[in-house]
Amino acid sequence: MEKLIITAAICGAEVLKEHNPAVPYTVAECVREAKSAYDAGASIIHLHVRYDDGTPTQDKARFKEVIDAIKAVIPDVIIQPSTGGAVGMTDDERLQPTELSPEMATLDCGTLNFGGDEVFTNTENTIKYFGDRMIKLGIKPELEVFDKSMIDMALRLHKKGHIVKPMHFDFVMGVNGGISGELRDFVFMRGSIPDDATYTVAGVGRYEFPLAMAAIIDGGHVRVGFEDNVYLSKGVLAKSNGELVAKVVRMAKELGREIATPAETRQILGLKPLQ
Ligand code: KMH
Ligand code: ZN
Repeated sequence: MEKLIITAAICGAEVLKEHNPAVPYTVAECVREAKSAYDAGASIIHLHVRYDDGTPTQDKARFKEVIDAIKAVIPDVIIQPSTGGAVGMTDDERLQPTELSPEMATLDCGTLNFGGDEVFTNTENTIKYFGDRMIKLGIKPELEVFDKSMIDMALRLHKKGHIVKPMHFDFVMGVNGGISGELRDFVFMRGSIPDDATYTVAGVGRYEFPLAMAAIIDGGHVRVGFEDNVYLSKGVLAKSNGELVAKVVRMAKELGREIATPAETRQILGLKPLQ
């Protein structure tokens, strides 16, 4: 079986220090959390950035500052900036980190309720616009799908030339407004992507580790991190993103699945090797 790619979503745009004091806001805190995840076995850092007071931003200069600081400490890690940003941001605001030529970036494949009055808007034209931008800039999209219908959208937009194969999906499961994180739904999602596609699964909240286990068994890949879940186990806050990654590494070891290095991750996902 292919080695296991672990992505750490260290920060997110919504989770706060009130939820877990280790959630990073400052540049130094982002470096600390990225390094803890990398040292534990993560090869990809899915990155949102904040101002020091915790306000999420897609500002290109702030992304550059954080990416440069992370790369100074762990030069071979793969940085995957978010183009989702936070609810309410404009398309061009969200796309700013793509101007920094990252190897990967997220591409959200549909609109969904995000709790309360919040709607995370990704119209078909937005998805086409983002897909075209990533093709032009040679960025591998991680196709974030919060529901089965978003897989279908990605497949349609592939046919129209806005997304290229092989496709790499991220099943984000358990968001209030998206598909649940039940095993039945994971099997449905997993069975709905093309044979030559890869996927990672990001289980939100209590779904994080059960879905990680399912993906380890199935030959898929895993995302964990404070963006999705702040608990190591029921009622026990994780002290770092590294603790969440380490738990996945232990689960993989028990099941005989080896962990991919950043170089091996680049090979699996068809990214260019580092010079
Ligand atoms: N913060 C959410 C509104 C992504 O990173 O591409 C969007 C999100 C998805 O987190
Ligand atoms: Zn994100």
